[in-house]
Amino acid sequence: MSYEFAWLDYRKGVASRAADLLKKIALTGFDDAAATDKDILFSAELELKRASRDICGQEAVFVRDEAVSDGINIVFDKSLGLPEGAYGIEIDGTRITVKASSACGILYGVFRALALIRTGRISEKQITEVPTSPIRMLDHWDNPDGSIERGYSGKSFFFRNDHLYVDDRTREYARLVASVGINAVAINNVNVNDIATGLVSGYDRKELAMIAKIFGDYGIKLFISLNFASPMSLGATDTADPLDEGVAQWWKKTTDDLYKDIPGLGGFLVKADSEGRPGPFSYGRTHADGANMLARALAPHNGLLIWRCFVYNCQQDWRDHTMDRARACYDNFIGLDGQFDDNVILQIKNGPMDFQVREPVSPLFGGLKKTNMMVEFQIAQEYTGQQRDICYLIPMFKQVLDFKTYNGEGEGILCDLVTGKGLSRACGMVAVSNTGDDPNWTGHDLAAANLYGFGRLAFDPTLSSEEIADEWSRLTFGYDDTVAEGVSKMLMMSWPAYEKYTSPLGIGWMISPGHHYGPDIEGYEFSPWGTYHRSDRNGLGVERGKTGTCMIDQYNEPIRSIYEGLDTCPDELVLFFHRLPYDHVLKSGKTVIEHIYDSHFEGVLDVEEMIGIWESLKDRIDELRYKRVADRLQGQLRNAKEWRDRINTYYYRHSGVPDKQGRMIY
Ligand code: GCV
Repeated sequence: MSYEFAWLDYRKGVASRAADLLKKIALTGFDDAAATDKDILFSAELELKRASRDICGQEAVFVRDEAVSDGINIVFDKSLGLPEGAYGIEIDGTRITVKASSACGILYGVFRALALIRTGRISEKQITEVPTSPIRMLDHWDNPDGSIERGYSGKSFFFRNDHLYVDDRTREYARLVASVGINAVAINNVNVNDIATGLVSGYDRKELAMIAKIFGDYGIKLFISLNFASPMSLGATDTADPLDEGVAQWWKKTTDDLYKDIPGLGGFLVKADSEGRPGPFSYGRTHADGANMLARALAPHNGLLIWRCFVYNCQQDWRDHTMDRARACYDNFIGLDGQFDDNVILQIKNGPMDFQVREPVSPLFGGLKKTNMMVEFQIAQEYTGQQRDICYLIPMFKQVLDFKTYNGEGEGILCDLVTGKGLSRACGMVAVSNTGDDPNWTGHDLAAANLYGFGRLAFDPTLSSEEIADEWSRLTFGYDDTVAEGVSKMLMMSWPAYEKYTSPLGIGWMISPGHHYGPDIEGYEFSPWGTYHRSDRNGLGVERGKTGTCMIDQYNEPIRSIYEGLDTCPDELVLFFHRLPYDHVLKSGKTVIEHIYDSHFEGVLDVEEMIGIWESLKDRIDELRYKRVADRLQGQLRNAKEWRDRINTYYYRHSGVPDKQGRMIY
């Protein structure tokens, strides 16, 4: 399938004065670079050629190892001592200088300088950027048959017909995500099927190595998701017990072989003992036993073992009110703190449940003190509109990163913990990817703001959501203040709007079972998945405080007391933590039932406002993209109305409380 260039289409978004800078370019230190750096530096050079051709209509004049006074100077100099991936940019009107001590720093600096030129932001004098998060990763849930679990943008561009597939789109993908600083990518689904099991033992090895090489040219490490029971599935052993010598030997040999062909491999990603996947529990072993066994096979190659903490009982009895899925992640891992090898990282979902539109932060971040941690976000909008509805998730991610966990002495800001600044050692941020082979990569054109934004935020979490939205819009739709203002406003409205017209006050889980789009209020209510809201004629919510499942006790003080107290618990999470009657008065002054009615009516009005903004931009946006977004907005409006009417009607029928404002409830 053909593809577009998303925010890297240099024919769009150029401030003309700045474009002149692209006529003369000096590259210093490139020719003497080590072989491993040269490939990345070459990608930076290619980028400058491409940008100058597309922006100025002809390729820049390139000079080597001499400075230019009017144009761009790119200086690769290890003696500058800038950290890995960091760069400095100096601007003095007729000249831009990009400096870095690592090849990746040069690549990121070039992408940044081009973005500044295109958005006309060349008045700043000096910028130095150091990536905050050491690992900035995307996890793809792509399957060998080309399908993508929770994929909403077409098919996989890594796999087709049970084989890995490499073409020019592979390189375009690497270029796209490297432009926002992504440096690690897992290409296959954590739910590893039989064919993908073979990825570690030889299947499509040539293609795997080709992908690793292309990624490497853009400073990206390739990761493979693996099946914990691979030695058994492939018939080599009759057990997958991590303490069995034969199993450990098989993994060691398999890993050594893999690294012979792919020396730059990043490592493995594992989902174990989760939703039916095999894991160490079957052998009475712990997650630390399982993770360390694999980590030891990787250690001689400096590989990393990323182990997911999404472990819970998915065979729950809905009648049992004492069991609480929200407790599971913490309960399963807290006792293992300090038992993991240095090259193991625990990958923890941002919330204790599963990527709902609103969840508290997972308490595990505040609990682990001696373990490497990485936060896992989802930019694939599984529960947040599936890239049919707009839902700009960067403001949510920022709230999570800013969360004070009180892990240890100080405030234990989550962002510090996962980036190595605080108590934990260096780790990072990961997002479940939202890309596929749709021409625009992300299905909904505006969903690309989440891909762009995640990378930018992982690189620099101090950026505001508004800044990221504005920058993305200008790079995507062109140098137009009106468009940038309108698009940014739509993006900034979209997460609150989605939250308003879906399930209220942090309770979540009222989506259609299985595919997770659209409302189905009791869809999961009597299921084994542990996701209940327990609505009845008296009220709704799950009591997780002292009189309930005590999940709140997993948080450190003062968070514990804040969540426990009805007068201190934030409204947006109150039904996550407490069971409340319909007439309970929230901090907002509204009762629970009034909040439900009002927010659902408001959510639909917000979508109508977004449509109005988009329509006002009609003549400023190319026809194809204008129409694509306009069509999706109409679908979003239908969806929002369906949510509004089903939820309001359901709660009117349950509570018997009429809407004070007399609005239409069925
Ligand atoms: C990859 C949720 C999704 C699953 C996903 C799982 C996970 O349960 O619905 O599709 O599986 O999360 O994160 O492992």
